[in-house]
Amino acid sequence: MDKQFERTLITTALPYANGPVHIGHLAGVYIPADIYARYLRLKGENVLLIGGSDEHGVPITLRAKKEGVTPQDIVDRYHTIIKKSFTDFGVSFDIYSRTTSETHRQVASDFFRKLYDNGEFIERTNEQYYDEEAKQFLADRYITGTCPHCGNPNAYGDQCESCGTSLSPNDLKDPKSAISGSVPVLRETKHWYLPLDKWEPFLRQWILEEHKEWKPNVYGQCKSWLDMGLQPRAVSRDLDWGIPVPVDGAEGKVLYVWFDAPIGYISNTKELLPETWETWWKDPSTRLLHFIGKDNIVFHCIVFPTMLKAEGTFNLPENVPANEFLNLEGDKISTSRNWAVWLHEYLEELPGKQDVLRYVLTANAPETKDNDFTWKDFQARNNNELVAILGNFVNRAFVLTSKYFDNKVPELGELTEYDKQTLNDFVNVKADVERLLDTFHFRDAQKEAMNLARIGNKYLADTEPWKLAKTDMNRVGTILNIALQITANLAIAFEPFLPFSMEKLNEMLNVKPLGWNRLGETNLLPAGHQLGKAELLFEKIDDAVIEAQIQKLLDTKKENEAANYKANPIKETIEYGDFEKLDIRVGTVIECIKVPKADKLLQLRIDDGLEKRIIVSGIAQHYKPEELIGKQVCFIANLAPRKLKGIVSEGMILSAENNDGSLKVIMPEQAVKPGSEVK
Ligand code: B3M
Ligand code: ZN
Repeated sequence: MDKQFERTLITTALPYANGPVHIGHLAGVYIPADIYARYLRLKGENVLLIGGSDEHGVPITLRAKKEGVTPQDIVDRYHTIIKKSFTDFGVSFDIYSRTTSETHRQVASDFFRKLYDNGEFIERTNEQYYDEEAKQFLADRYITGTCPHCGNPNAYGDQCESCGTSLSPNDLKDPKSAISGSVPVLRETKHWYLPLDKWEPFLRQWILEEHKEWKPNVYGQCKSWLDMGLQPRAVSRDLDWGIPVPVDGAEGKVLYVWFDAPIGYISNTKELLPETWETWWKDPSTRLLHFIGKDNIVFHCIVFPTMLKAEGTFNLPENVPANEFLNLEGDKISTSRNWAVWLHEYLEELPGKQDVLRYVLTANAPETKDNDFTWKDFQARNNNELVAILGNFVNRAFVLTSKYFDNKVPELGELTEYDKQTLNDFVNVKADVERLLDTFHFRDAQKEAMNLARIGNKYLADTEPWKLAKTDMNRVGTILNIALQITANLAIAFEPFLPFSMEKLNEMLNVKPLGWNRLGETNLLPAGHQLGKAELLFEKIDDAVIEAQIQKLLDTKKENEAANYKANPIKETIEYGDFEKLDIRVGTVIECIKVPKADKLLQLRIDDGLEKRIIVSGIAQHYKPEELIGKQVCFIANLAPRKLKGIVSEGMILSAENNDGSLKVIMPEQAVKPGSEVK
């Protein structure tokens, strides 16, 4: 941590080019990375901000098939939209390229080849499903069939969504190809695997011992992966879209998208700096940082570092400040359900309000836990903070200076105790904001910057210069001089957060950007300095604008609910006698643990009034074990026992599935005796 670095290379997750980007992307990755890059640049440090589109992978090929176009058409379309959104929101990339570039193909191919030549891969041949009609091997997700555990006829090759069991395609009964609908056949195929298990001791030492300073959410996820034990991972796929595996006899095989995508960070640096890119990746005085969302942690903390380590000449990341997720109005953001605020639509509907969104997303950033974006909060933060605090203060300083001093910075006269105290207060802001930014606490850093405007507002409200204008112009001059110095400080402190507005403020102040190092100085503007024309930095947002946005989401919700009923229509009518066969009871959860090596399963011990039975339930992604202990649940008591991951499950816990796919366990409204029947 104390190591001195000469330059910082910041990478941002490469979004898949199969859809536009939304507020979740911005809040989780691109705004924090941009704030950090701008901050370092303002300090005069050597920094690169690298981005690009991730243009390979199966979903892109399926989308292309569905639309009857080529994968290249799809990625061309979305790369353009995504790139424009980032520019529009001021994400200050030094380069935003793409993984279909020629440079990337070369770099990724060479990288694979070097590992291959060094014997870093293991080769394995196994049987995989092949669609003879579509003439291609099928990714797990694109095989459907009947779940061997619960009989659900629509289980996927990687998972049964009905009982939550993780599956492999060979487990499915009556498998079908999701691409052509035909019955796939098993065919032998060879793939290359990166033996992560071999690197486990190194990874444990490097992460768990040497990077205890990583954010708790990141460190914790790495620890649980390492504690579960790592397996070799296939780094090739049978697919016709991607970077060909550069080995003889590998026709029809491409690099796995998660193998080539992170190498995109390297290729894009090389594309930008063909001569000097290696300094940024290999010189130990370069600090490498990956900004990502929580779903990408394992790839950036375990898989990619292993690739870099195995290659042998690259730096490893110093830190991976991953964020959690941003929800929208209480629901998970979802592309397929259109539950999102899309950046390109936002700008059409709220033109010129980039900084407002940047501000709100930082104020609400999911830094340590999932957070919620609501339009009401958006409006409140705009009206009560940006307009009422920051905008109002700046506006008053300008209006008064124009009125009494012909728009020139007045002389500073004698200082009162209160003046001195105010100056003192804002001098400390620099150290506070820096400490927070240096440790990736962006929301608190922005709050600290806003405190500077609060100090200014309070100062004007307390000194009331407009009342002194008739009697003591010297005093008014002193007060406005101080107010303008605070304003100039705000222009520095907010630059990383609100770049558009601060550019405007610099014009109003008639200064070039002052540079971070001058933050905290009390005479940034000399007396007599001519100010520019004053404008409003922010405007109130009316209820009607917010209501229109909320209505738009309500409409989406309605459409989704209708679609949900279409997809899951009410089942055929049954007789009362059939219902009576089900024995549903209430039980109390006495113990609850995660089932090892199954991300979706919890093992519960239930007091059912008679004995203590074990039930395995596919709710591990929705509940932590400790959240259920002591709670009462409803379960089917007379279901024939079934084995899940080797554990005999005696019954099934009832939960409701929300339309975002989240599960809520059904619980009695008040406690009842264990074993009570549900009728
Ligand atoms: N495209 C997944 C995602 O967009 C993936 C990230 C790649 S980063 C190298 O979440
Ligand atoms: Zn199942």
